[in-house]
Amino acid sequence: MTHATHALSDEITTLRDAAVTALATVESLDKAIAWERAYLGPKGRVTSLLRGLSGLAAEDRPQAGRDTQALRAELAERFEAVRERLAVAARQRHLAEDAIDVTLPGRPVAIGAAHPVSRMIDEVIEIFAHLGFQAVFGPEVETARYNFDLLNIPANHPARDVWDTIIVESERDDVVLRTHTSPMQARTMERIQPPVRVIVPGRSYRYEAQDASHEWMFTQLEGLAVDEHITLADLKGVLQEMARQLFGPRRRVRFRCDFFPFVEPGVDFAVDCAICEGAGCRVCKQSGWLEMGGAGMVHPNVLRVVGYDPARYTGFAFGLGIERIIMMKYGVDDLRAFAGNDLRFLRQFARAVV
Ligand code: FA5
Repeated sequence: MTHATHALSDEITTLRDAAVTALATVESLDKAIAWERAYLGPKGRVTSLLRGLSGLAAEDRPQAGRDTQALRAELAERFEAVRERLAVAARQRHLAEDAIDVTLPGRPVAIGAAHPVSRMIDEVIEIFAHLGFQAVFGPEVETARYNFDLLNIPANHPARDVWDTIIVESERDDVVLRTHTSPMQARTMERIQPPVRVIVPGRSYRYEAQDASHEWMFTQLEGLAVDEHITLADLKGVLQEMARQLFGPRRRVRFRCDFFPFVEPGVDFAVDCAICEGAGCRVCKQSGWLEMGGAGMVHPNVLRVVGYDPARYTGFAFGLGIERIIMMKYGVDDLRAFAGNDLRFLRQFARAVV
Protein backbone atom coordinates (compact mmCIF):
# COMPACT_ATOMS: atom_id res chain seq x y z
CA MET A 1 0.00 0.00 0.00
CA THR A 2 1.43 3.35 -0.97
CA HIS A 3 1.54 6.48 1.05
CA ALA A 4 -1.20 7.95 -1.14
CA THR A 5 -3.62 5.08 -0.56
CA HIS A 6 -3.01 5.31 3.19
CA ALA A 7 -3.92 8.96 3.10
CA LEU A 8 -6.98 8.18 1.04
CA SER A 9 -8.16 5.47 3.37
CA ASP A 10 -7.84 7.93 6.29
CA GLU A 11 -9.77 10.49 4.32
CA ILE A 12 -12.51 7.98 3.60
CA THR A 13 -12.74 7.08 7.30
CA THR A 14 -12.90 10.75 8.35
CA LEU A 15 -15.47 11.57 5.70
CA ARG A 16 -17.55 8.54 6.68
CA ASP A 17 -17.50 9.49 10.34
CA ALA A 18 -18.45 13.07 9.56
CA ALA A 19 -21.25 11.98 7.25
CA VAL A 20 -22.67 9.41 9.66
CA THR A 21 -22.53 11.86 12.59
CA ALA A 22 -24.22 14.58 10.55
CA LEU A 23 -26.90 12.21 9.34
CA ALA A 24 -27.67 11.17 12.92
CA THR A 25 -28.70 14.73 13.76
CA VAL A 26 -31.00 15.08 10.75
CA GLU A 27 -34.61 15.47 11.91
CA SER A 28 -36.50 16.61 8.88
CA LEU A 29 -36.86 15.69 5.25
CA ASP A 30 -35.46 19.06 4.21
CA LYS A 31 -32.34 18.56 6.30
CA ALA A 32 -31.96 15.00 4.96
CA ILE A 33 -32.01 16.29 1.39
CA ALA A 34 -29.49 18.99 2.27
CA TRP A 35 -27.30 16.30 3.76
CA GLU A 36 -27.59 14.22 0.59
CA ARG A 37 -26.57 17.19 -1.50
CA ALA A 38 -23.59 17.92 0.76
CA TYR A 39 -22.21 14.40 0.61
CA LEU A 40 -23.62 12.56 -2.37
CA GLY A 41 -24.70 15.33 -4.74
CA PRO A 42 -22.74 16.29 -7.91
CA LYS A 43 -20.75 18.78 -5.88
CA GLY A 44 -20.81 16.70 -2.70
CA ARG A 45 -17.81 15.58 -0.74
CA VAL A 46 -17.95 11.89 -1.77
CA THR A 47 -18.27 12.88 -5.41
CA SER A 48 -15.24 15.15 -5.14
CA LEU A 49 -13.35 12.31 -3.55
CA LEU A 50 -14.21 10.04 -6.48
CA ARG A 51 -13.07 12.68 -8.90
CA GLY A 52 -9.79 13.04 -7.03
CA LEU A 53 -9.00 9.36 -7.67
CA SER A 54 -7.73 10.12 -11.15
CA GLY A 55 -4.73 11.72 -9.50
CA LEU A 56 -3.64 8.42 -7.94
CA ALA A 57 -1.10 6.03 -9.28
CA ALA A 58 -2.63 3.51 -11.65
CA GLU A 59 -2.05 0.51 -9.38
CA ASP A 60 -3.69 2.26 -6.44
CA ARG A 61 -6.78 3.34 -8.34
CA PRO A 62 -8.85 0.13 -8.40
CA GLN A 63 -8.77 -0.40 -4.65
CA ALA A 64 -9.30 3.28 -3.91
CA GLY A 65 -12.17 3.27 -6.38
CA ARG A 66 -13.80 0.30 -4.71
CA ASP A 67 -13.38 1.83 -1.24
CA THR A 68 -14.87 5.14 -2.30
CA GLN A 69 -17.72 3.46 -4.14
CA ALA A 70 -18.38 1.34 -1.04
CA LEU A 71 -18.50 4.51 1.03
CA ARG A 72 -20.86 6.05 -1.46
CA ALA A 73 -23.09 2.96 -1.42
CA GLU A 74 -23.13 2.81 2.38
CA LEU A 75 -23.98 6.49 2.72
CA ALA A 76 -26.66 6.23 0.05
CA GLU A 77 -28.20 3.30 1.91
CA ARG A 78 -28.08 5.14 5.23
CA PHE A 79 -29.60 8.20 3.60
CA GLU A 80 -32.39 6.11 2.09
CA ALA A 81 -33.20 4.57 5.50
CA VAL A 82 -33.33 7.99 7.18
CA ARG A 83 -35.39 9.48 4.35
CA GLU A 84 -37.87 6.63 4.56
CA ARG A 85 -38.17 6.93 8.34
CA LEU A 86 -38.75 10.69 8.15
CA ALA A 87 -41.25 10.34 5.31
CA VAL A 88 -43.29 7.83 7.29
CA ALA A 89 -43.19 10.06 10.38
CA ALA A 90 -44.27 13.09 8.35
CA ARG A 91 -47.15 11.16 6.84
CA GLN A 92 -48.31 9.99 10.23
CA ARG A 93 -48.09 13.48 11.66
CA HIS A 94 -50.16 14.71 8.77
CA LEU A 95 -52.79 12.05 9.32
CA ALA A 96 -52.93 12.77 13.02
CA GLU A 97 -53.37 16.50 12.40
CA ASP A 98 -56.10 15.97 9.84
CA ALA A 99 -57.94 13.35 11.84
CA ILE A 100 -61.44 14.28 13.00
CA ASP A 101 -62.11 13.60 16.65
CA VAL A 102 -65.78 12.71 16.50
CA THR A 103 -66.07 12.92 20.28
CA LEU A 104 -65.34 16.68 20.31
CA PRO A 105 -68.33 19.04 20.49
CA GLY A 106 -69.05 20.79 17.20
CA ARG A 107 -67.99 24.36 16.57
CA PRO A 108 -70.91 26.69 17.25
CA VAL A 109 -72.33 28.13 14.05
CA ALA A 110 -73.66 31.66 14.32
CA ILE A 111 -77.21 31.49 13.01
CA GLY A 112 -79.76 34.23 13.18
CA ALA A 113 -82.64 34.48 15.59
CA ALA A 114 -86.04 36.05 15.23
CA HIS A 115 -86.34 39.64 16.45
CA PRO A 116 -88.32 39.96 19.72
CA VAL A 117 -91.06 41.85 17.87
CA SER A 118 -91.34 39.06 15.26
CA ARG A 119 -91.49 36.47 18.01
CA MET A 120 -94.20 38.35 19.86
CA ILE A 121 -96.19 38.65 16.62
CA ASP A 122 -95.96 34.87 16.24
CA GLU A 123 -97.05 34.44 19.85
CA VAL A 124 -100.15 36.63 19.54
CA ILE A 125 -101.09 35.05 16.22
CA GLU A 126 -101.04 31.70 18.01
CA ILE A 127 -103.10 32.97 20.94
CA PHE A 128 -105.74 34.53 18.70
CA ALA A 129 -105.86 31.52 16.41
CA HIS A 130 -107.22 29.57 19.40
CA LEU A 131 -109.88 32.27 19.84
CA GLY A 132 -110.98 31.91 16.22
CA PHE A 133 -109.14 34.93 14.78
CA GLN A 134 -107.28 34.87 11.50
CA ALA A 135 -104.15 36.98 10.98
CA VAL A 136 -104.21 39.30 7.97
CA PHE A 137 -101.63 41.81 6.79
CA GLY A 138 -102.02 45.10 5.01
CA PRO A 139 -100.03 47.84 3.30
CA GLU A 140 -97.83 50.18 5.32
CA VAL A 141 -98.17 52.84 2.63
CA GLU A 142 -101.84 53.78 2.77
CA THR A 143 -104.28 56.28 1.37
CA ALA A 144 -105.91 58.82 3.62
CA ARG A 145 -109.20 57.17 2.67
CA TYR A 146 -108.38 53.99 4.58
CA ASN A 147 -106.23 55.55 7.26
CA PHE A 148 -108.83 58.22 8.08
CA ASP A 149 -111.98 58.68 5.97
CA LEU A 150 -113.40 55.18 6.27
CA LEU A 151 -112.63 55.31 10.00
CA ASN A 152 -115.10 58.13 10.50
CA ILE A 153 -112.36 60.77 10.48
CA PRO A 154 -113.28 63.17 7.65
CA ALA A 155 -110.76 65.59 6.15
CA ASN A 156 -110.34 68.75 8.21
CA HIS A 157 -111.79 66.99 11.23
CA PRO A 158 -109.68 67.92 14.27
CA ALA A 159 -109.38 64.22 15.18
CA ARG A 160 -106.87 63.85 12.33
CA ASP A 161 -104.37 65.88 14.29
CA VAL A 162 -104.27 63.19 16.96
CA TRP A 163 -102.20 61.08 14.57
CA ASP A 164 -99.09 62.96 13.56
CA THR A 165 -98.97 61.69 10.04
CA ILE A 166 -95.97 61.10 7.79
CA ILE A 167 -97.10 62.00 4.28
CA VAL A 168 -95.53 60.20 1.34
CA GLU A 169 -94.42 62.46 -1.48
CA SER A 170 -96.34 61.45 -4.56
CA GLU A 171 -98.42 62.84 -7.42
CA ARG A 172 -101.44 62.55 -5.16
CA ASP A 173 -101.52 64.35 -1.86
CA ASP A 174 -103.35 61.64 0.05
CA VAL A 175 -100.67 58.94 0.40
CA VAL A 176 -99.44 58.40 3.94
CA LEU A 177 -97.52 55.91 6.03
CA ARG A 178 -100.28 54.29 8.03
CA THR A 179 -100.45 55.79 11.50
CA HIS A 180 -102.11 52.67 12.90
CA THR A 181 -103.27 49.24 11.76
CA SER A 182 -106.92 50.35 11.82
CA PRO A 183 -107.09 50.94 8.02
CA MET A 184 -107.23 47.16 7.76
CA GLN A 185 -110.68 47.28 9.38
CA ALA A 186 -112.27 48.71 6.24
CA ARG A 187 -110.00 46.76 3.90
CA THR A 188 -111.08 43.52 5.56
CA MET A 189 -114.80 44.34 5.74
CA GLU A 190 -114.82 45.38 2.08
CA ARG A 191 -113.55 41.95 1.16
CA ILE A 192 -115.66 39.64 3.33
CA GLN A 193 -119.08 39.43 4.91
CA PRO A 194 -119.67 38.81 8.64
CA PRO A 195 -118.78 36.93 10.70
CA VAL A 196 -115.41 38.71 10.78
CA ARG A 197 -112.67 37.75 13.19
CA VAL A 198 -109.24 39.06 12.25
CA ILE A 199 -106.10 40.37 13.84
CA VAL A 200 -103.64 42.60 12.01
CA PRO A 201 -100.06 42.74 13.23
CA GLY A 202 -97.92 45.31 11.49
CA ARG A 203 -95.76 48.38 11.45
CA SER A 204 -97.18 51.82 11.94
CA TYR A 205 -95.52 55.22 11.60
CA ARG A 206 -96.00 58.58 13.23
CA TYR A 207 -94.23 61.89 12.98
CA GLU A 208 -93.32 61.79 16.61
CA ALA A 209 -90.34 62.74 18.78
CA GLN A 210 -88.63 59.63 20.10
CA ASP A 211 -88.51 58.93 23.79
CA ALA A 212 -88.53 55.90 26.07
CA SER A 213 -92.12 55.06 25.12
CA HIS A 214 -92.47 56.55 21.63
CA GLU A 215 -90.89 55.70 18.31
CA TRP A 216 -91.69 57.04 14.85
CA MET A 217 -91.93 53.41 13.74
CA PHE A 218 -93.62 50.84 15.97
CA THR A 219 -95.74 47.73 15.71
CA GLN A 220 -99.43 47.49 16.40
CA LEU A 221 -101.82 44.64 16.79
CA GLU A 222 -105.30 45.39 15.53
CA GLY A 223 -108.26 43.18 16.34
CA LEU A 224 -111.68 43.22 14.70
CA ALA A 225 -114.74 41.05 15.28
CA VAL A 226 -118.08 41.74 13.60
CA ASP A 227 -121.12 39.53 13.85
CA GLU A 228 -124.67 39.54 15.13
CA HIS A 229 -124.97 40.07 18.89
CA ILE A 230 -121.39 41.07 19.63
CA THR A 231 -121.14 43.14 22.80
CA LEU A 232 -118.57 44.93 24.90
CA ALA A 233 -118.48 41.86 27.13
CA ASP A 234 -117.06 39.86 24.20
CA LEU A 235 -114.33 42.47 23.78
CA LYS A 236 -113.48 42.27 27.43
CA GLY A 237 -113.45 38.48 27.41
CA VAL A 238 -111.13 38.32 24.41
CA LEU A 239 -108.70 40.87 25.81
CA GLN A 240 -108.74 39.21 29.19
CA GLU A 241 -107.93 35.86 27.63
CA MET A 242 -105.11 37.46 25.64
CA ALA A 243 -103.75 39.01 28.85
CA ARG A 244 -103.90 35.66 30.64
CA GLN A 245 -102.07 33.89 27.86
CA LEU A 246 -99.43 36.58 27.66
CA PHE A 247 -98.93 37.50 31.29
CA GLY A 248 -100.27 34.67 33.44
CA PRO A 249 -103.51 33.13 34.70
CA ARG A 250 -104.57 35.77 37.23
CA ARG A 251 -104.54 38.81 34.94
CA ARG A 252 -107.46 41.22 34.91
CA VAL A 253 -108.43 43.80 32.30
CA ARG A 254 -109.57 47.34 33.05
CA PHE A 255 -111.56 49.55 30.68
CA ARG A 256 -111.79 53.31 31.01
CA CYS A 257 -113.68 55.70 28.80
CA ASP A 258 -111.69 57.06 25.89
CA PHE A 259 -112.44 58.56 22.52
CA PHE A 260 -111.61 57.22 19.08
CA PRO A 261 -113.79 58.41 16.16
CA PHE A 262 -114.21 54.85 14.83
CA VAL A 263 -115.64 53.30 18.00
CA GLU A 264 -118.61 54.04 20.20
CA PRO A 265 -118.25 53.60 23.08
CA GLY A 266 -114.48 53.87 23.10
CA VAL A 267 -112.19 52.70 25.86
CA ASP A 268 -108.58 52.48 26.73
CA PHE A 269 -107.64 49.22 28.29
CA ALA A 270 -105.03 48.16 30.78
CA VAL A 271 -103.93 44.88 32.33
CA ASP A 272 -103.07 44.56 35.99
CA CYS A 273 -99.32 44.36 36.41
CA ALA A 274 -98.01 40.81 36.39
CA ILE A 275 -94.74 41.84 37.99
CA CYS A 276 -96.21 43.22 41.22
CA GLU A 277 -99.66 41.57 40.98
CA GLY A 278 -101.21 45.05 40.98
CA ALA A 279 -99.46 46.27 44.13
CA GLY A 280 -97.41 48.91 42.31
CA CYS A 281 -93.84 48.66 41.04
CA ARG A 282 -91.31 50.28 38.74
CA VAL A 283 -92.69 48.67 35.58
CA CYS A 284 -96.29 49.84 36.17
CA LYS A 285 -95.05 53.12 37.60
CA GLN A 286 -96.67 52.32 40.97
CA SER A 287 -100.17 52.30 39.44
CA GLY A 288 -100.71 48.52 39.44
CA TRP A 289 -101.98 48.79 35.83
CA LEU A 290 -100.25 48.66 32.48
CA GLU A 291 -101.80 50.65 29.63
CA MET A 292 -102.01 48.56 26.50
CA GLY A 293 -104.07 50.36 23.86
CA GLY A 294 -107.42 51.56 22.66
CA ALA A 295 -110.60 49.64 21.87
CA GLY A 296 -114.35 49.89 21.61
CA MET A 297 -117.48 48.91 19.72
CA VAL A 298 -117.16 49.56 15.99
CA HIS A 299 -118.90 52.83 15.16
CA PRO A 300 -122.08 52.37 13.07
CA ASN A 301 -120.66 54.78 10.47
CA VAL A 302 -117.67 52.51 9.96
CA LEU A 303 -119.94 49.54 9.37
CA ARG A 304 -122.18 51.52 7.07
CA VAL A 305 -119.45 52.77 4.71
CA VAL A 306 -118.37 49.23 3.94
CA GLY A 307 -121.95 48.15 3.31
CA TYR A 308 -122.63 46.33 6.57
CA ASP A 309 -126.03 46.88 8.14
CA PRO A 310 -125.45 48.42 11.61
CA ALA A 311 -128.96 47.40 12.66
CA ARG A 312 -128.00 43.77 12.19
CA TYR A 313 -124.30 43.66 12.94
CA THR A 314 -122.22 44.92 15.80
CA GLY A 315 -118.54 44.51 16.40
CA PHE A 316 -115.58 45.36 18.52
CA ALA A 317 -112.10 46.55 17.59
CA PHE A 318 -108.91 47.09 19.49
CA GLY A 319 -105.40 48.31 18.78
CA LEU A 320 -102.36 47.90 20.96
CA GLY A 321 -98.60 48.23 20.79
CA ILE A 322 -96.63 45.01 20.32
CA GLU A 323 -93.46 46.60 21.72
CA ARG A 324 -95.44 47.59 24.76
CA ILE A 325 -96.43 43.98 25.41
CA ILE A 326 -92.80 42.90 25.24
CA MET A 327 -91.77 45.75 27.53
CA MET A 328 -94.31 44.66 30.12
CA LYS A 329 -93.53 41.01 29.84
CA TYR A 330 -89.78 41.35 30.13
CA GLY A 331 -89.45 44.64 32.02
CA VAL A 332 -87.80 46.51 29.12
CA ASP A 333 -87.81 50.19 30.04
CA ASP A 334 -86.88 51.85 26.74
CA LEU A 335 -88.81 51.29 23.52
CA ARG A 336 -85.93 52.61 21.42
CA ALA A 337 -84.05 49.38 22.14
CA PHE A 338 -86.21 47.48 19.64
CA ALA A 339 -85.02 49.34 16.56
CA GLY A 340 -81.62 50.16 18.04
CA ASN A 341 -79.89 47.09 16.63
CA ASP A 342 -77.80 46.59 19.75
CA LEU A 343 -77.00 42.89 19.65
CA ARG A 344 -76.47 42.76 23.41
CA PHE A 345 -80.14 43.68 23.83
CA LEU A 346 -81.42 41.43 21.04
CA ARG A 347 -79.43 38.39 22.16
CA GLN A 348 -81.32 38.34 25.44
CA PHE A 349 -84.36 37.26 23.46
CA ALA A 350 -82.50 35.08 20.99
CA ARG A 351 -83.63 31.56 20.72
CA ALA A 352 -82.01 29.95 17.76
CA VAL A 353 -84.29 29.51 14.80
CA VAL A 354 -83.65 26.06 13.38
C1 FA5 B 1 -104.75 53.81 17.96
O1 FA5 B 1 -103.76 53.80 17.19
C2 FA5 B 1 -106.05 53.22 17.58
N1 FA5 B 1 -106.03 52.86 16.18
C3 FA5 B 1 -106.33 52.03 18.47
C4 FA5 B 1 -107.74 51.53 18.35
C5 FA5 B 1 -108.02 50.50 17.46
C6 FA5 B 1 -108.77 52.08 19.11
C7 FA5 B 1 -109.33 50.01 17.34
C8 FA5 B 1 -110.06 51.61 19.00
C9 FA5 B 1 -110.34 50.57 18.12
P1 FA5 B 1 -103.39 54.86 19.92
O2 FA5 B 1 -102.87 56.05 19.17
O3 FA5 B 1 -103.72 55.07 21.34
O4 FA5 B 1 -104.66 54.25 19.23
O5 FA5 B 1 -102.29 53.70 19.82
C10 FA5 B 1 -102.55 52.42 20.34
C11 FA5 B 1 -101.29 51.84 20.94
O6 FA5 B 1 -100.23 51.83 20.00
C12 FA5 B 1 -100.75 52.63 22.12
O7 FA5 B 1 -101.40 52.28 23.31
C13 FA5 B 1 -99.31 52.21 22.13
O8 FA5 B 1 -99.15 50.96 22.75
C14 FA5 B 1 -99.02 52.06 20.67
N2 FA5 B 1 -98.38 53.29 20.18
C15 FA5 B 1 -98.97 54.40 19.71
N3 FA5 B 1 -98.06 55.32 19.35
C16 FA5 B 1 -96.85 54.78 19.57
C17 FA5 B 1 -95.49 55.23 19.39
N4 FA5 B 1 -95.21 56.43 18.88
N5 FA5 B 1 -94.51 54.39 19.73
C18 FA5 B 1 -94.80 53.18 20.22
N6 FA5 B 1 -96.02 52.69 20.41
C19 FA5 B 1 -97.06 53.49 20.10
